[in-house]
Amino acid sequence: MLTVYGCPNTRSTRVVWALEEAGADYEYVRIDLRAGAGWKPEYLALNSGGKVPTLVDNGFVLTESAAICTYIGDRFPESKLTPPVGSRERASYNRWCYFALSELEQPLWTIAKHQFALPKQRRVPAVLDTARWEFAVAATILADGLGSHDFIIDQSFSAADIVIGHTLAWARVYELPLERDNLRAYDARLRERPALARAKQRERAETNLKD
Ligand SMILES: N[C@@H](CCC(=O)N[C@@H](CS)C(=O)NCC(=O)O)C(=O)O
Repeated sequence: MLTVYGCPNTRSTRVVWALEEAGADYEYVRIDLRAGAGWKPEYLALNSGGKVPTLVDNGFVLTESAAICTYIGDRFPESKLTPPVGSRERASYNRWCYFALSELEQPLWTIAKHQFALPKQRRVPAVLDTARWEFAVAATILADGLGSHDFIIDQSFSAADIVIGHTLAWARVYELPLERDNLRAYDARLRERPALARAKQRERAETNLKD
């Protein structure tokens, strides 16, 4: 049995989205981050950073949202969420997952940290403008890579689109505009995935980790 530990409106949506795309049967356990559930000893035993998401597959524990999405794609090959290992498509897939985490997401995380996540005395408002600019630069690279394709790896939807799509949704929350038409269309295409709607519904519906 697969169990995903998550919290609505966090990176765990990537994992639940991937599970829904794969048609997987899974259990969802909500970790109420605001209530401090991430710091309960039984959760820290799974994820020593107290963060979501975490996936447990018959005793195998995996953290890091993009690694989990890739694992789900490989575990459910019929979902075609991940290109075959060793292929050029897989190399491109890795490239865009790493890009999403290291280039596209980081400015958003910087904004989050310096707006609310860090202790007040650690926040530096002056970095916000630079972070917005860094996001715009990364979005241009993404738009160039996407070109006229529907999805980031040629024309087929993959878990890389999940990681990127979730990150673009995050940018929308911060009202960061997507300047390029192809990127806006891609963002809209990803937002319309029925599996994403099911994932959000599932995360909203599930109850908290029991005391
Ligand atoms: N690189 C990790 C980041 C995980 C992460 O930072 N999750 C946030 C929610 S989106 C979290 O659990 N924060 C709680 C905390 O830092 O205490 C991933 O992609 O899974």
